[in-house]
Parts: sequence; structure tokens; C-alpha cells
Amino acid sequence: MSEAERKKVIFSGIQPTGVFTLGNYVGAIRNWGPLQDEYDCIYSIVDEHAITVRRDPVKFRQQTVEGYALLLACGIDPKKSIAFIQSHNPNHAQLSWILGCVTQFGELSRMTQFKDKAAKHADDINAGLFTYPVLMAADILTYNADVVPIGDDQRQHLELARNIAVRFNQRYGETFTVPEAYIPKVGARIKSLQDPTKKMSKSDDNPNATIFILDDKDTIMRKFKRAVTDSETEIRYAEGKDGINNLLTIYSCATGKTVQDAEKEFSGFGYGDFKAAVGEAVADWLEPVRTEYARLMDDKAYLKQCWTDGAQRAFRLSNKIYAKACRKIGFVDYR
Ligand code: ATP
Ligand code: LTN
Repeated sequence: MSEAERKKVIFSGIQPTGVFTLGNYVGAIRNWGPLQDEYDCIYSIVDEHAITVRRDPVKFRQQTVEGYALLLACGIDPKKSIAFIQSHNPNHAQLSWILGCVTQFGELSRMTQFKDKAAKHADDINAGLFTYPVLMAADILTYNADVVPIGDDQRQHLELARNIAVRFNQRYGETFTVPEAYIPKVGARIKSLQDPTKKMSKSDDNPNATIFILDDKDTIMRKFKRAVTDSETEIRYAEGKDGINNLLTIYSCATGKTVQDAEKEFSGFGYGDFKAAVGEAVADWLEPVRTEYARLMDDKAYLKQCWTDGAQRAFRLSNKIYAKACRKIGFVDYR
């Protein structure tokens, strides 16, 4: 197949650390489904990344199954894409070791996610937390992915993955594709509803800060009603109006309208009515995901069949590239 005929490859992953948030959905996953026709897509529940923070094994196993079901409920079709669980393909961790040997301690020390998580989990700053971005590079490079859809917070990790690929290629000869980030223009960093200077996160301690994509309508309405805004009255996108900016962004993503159109639509409205309209729009938007999730969780045999098939396809595909990296680096062949 010529280079022009080959579909470009997409890889992305999400950690099974709880129900996905509106931030995960807007910044990343809602884009994954529509990319399936144009690209060869590989999507993973990255359970190996998740153990960099200590977890209860029983809950973690359950969350991984739920995460996989959520992925499909968000529109990932396991026939069109490869949808699998990271730990089912050993090539990620294996390649990660090799890539770690072309990554500098100084580079990893500069990663802001490491600094944030190290501060948050000061009693468990383990080596996995430190080398987390190397495993992420391995996820991407072991499929020679061209494009990686992510939210804005992962920009630095993707930049590191690119540097690792370039360095490996320079040292050992052309092996890895240098991946590009795909970051949405609107919604790349959805903010917490309680502190709109911080990103909305799965692991926020304040339950009102985060919309989870399985929240029911009443919960969604209540959380938006309590969203922190400012002491003005005008609904417009402007510097210093982080809360309103965040709500306008969310409304725009949920309805497909531009932020400018949303400003016009709500001109003269009070914050209370605006928040209720955002809540309605988000609840309607997420409803099909909730319904599909419930259906899938009722059919565990189907889910298992999908992730088993996904693991086999992922393994086969990544083997070629992993074997090439081993050859280039000088490991003795045995196959
Ligand atoms: P945690 O809070 O457990 O660290 P997380 O919510 O950041 O997790 P991840 O699994 O690390 O979730 O991220 C999955 C994807 O969602 C990534 O591509 C990430 O960039 C994106 N993402 C996460 N939070 C947001 C957000 N607030 N706005 C936009 N995109 C986001
Ligand atoms: N580190 C990412 C999740 C992740 C990922 C990946 C994203 C792991 N491996 C590969 C894109 C490509 C996060 O925390 N959001």
C-alpha cells in the first residue's frame, strides 16, 4: 500500500479512575467517535497509568470494566476501532523500558502533571508516577500513531513523546512516527464549576465541582445552579470572567452554537436563567450516553468479547513496531 493510500493512525487513552467527567468528554472523548471513519483509530483504557496512584483492587477492577463500557457508550465502535485495555497488551510496558533509556531525568522532572500529582500524593511519590509520560509515549509510538486527540493538559506529555521519537530515530535510524497532537479549539480545558481557575477533574474532592457524564438530570441542574460565577450581571466571554467563560464554552459544545451566538441568545438574561439553560443543554446532550451505558453494562459477556478481540488486534499491530525497535537497538533476534 502506498503512503498516500494508508489511513492515518490515531491513538488516545483515558484512565479508569472513575466515571468520565464533562471535561474528559468535551476535551477528548466526544471527538474520538467522529474520527473513526477517516482514521484507523486505537483507543485504550490505560489501567497501567492509573496504578501510579494507590487504588483499591476490587474497586479498580470494577472501574476498568465501567471505563470500557463508557468508552463504547461514548460512540467508540469496537468493529471500526481497536478498543482495548492497556495491560492486555504487554508491548506498551516493554517499549516503555526502551524509551525510558532515551529519556532524561531532567525532562521528566519538568512535567507539571508529575509536580502536581507528587504534591497531592506526597506520601507515595513512586517511580511509576515519575516515568508515567514515558509509558504514554510508548502507548503512542508502539502503533506509529500520527495523531493523538487529547485535552490541553496533556500537551506537555505529547511534546515529550515527540522528542523521544525524534531522539530514538536520530540515534538508531528511522523507527517511530513523530505524532501530532489534536486539541480542540473550543473546550480543550473545561474548568471546575466551583473554582473556574482550575481544570475540571475526576478526582476533585468537592462533588459540586464536576459534572460526571452519568449524572442524572436533577444532579446536573443542581450542580450548574451552584456554579461559581462573578459579581457582574452580564453574560459575555471576557478576561476575568472565568466562571461565565466556562459556562459559555460548555453551552457552545453541548449545542453546537458558537460562543458569540450564545452571548447574543442570553443577552439580558440573569445568571440564574443562564445556568438553568446550560444545565438543560448538557443533560439532553449526555442522555444518550447514559442510556447506552446502562444497556452495555447489562451485557458483560459482550463487553468481554470486545476487549478480548481489541487486545488481540492491538498486540498484533504493535508487535511489528516493537520488534523493529528491538532490532534497531541491538537486541538479539529469536523469532
Ligand atoms: P484525573 O483527575 O484522575 O487525573 P482526568 O480527569 O484528568 O483524571 P484523564 O484520564 O487523565 O482524566 O484524561 C483523559 C482525557 O481527558 C485526556 O485527553 C485529557 O486531556 C482530557 N481532559 C481531562 N480533563 C479535562 C478538562 N477539564 N478539560 C478538557 N479535557 C480534559
Ligand atoms: N496521560 C493521559 C492518558 C493517556 C493518554 C495516552 C492520552 C495515557 N496514554 C496516550 C493520549 C495518548 C491523561 O492523563 N489524560
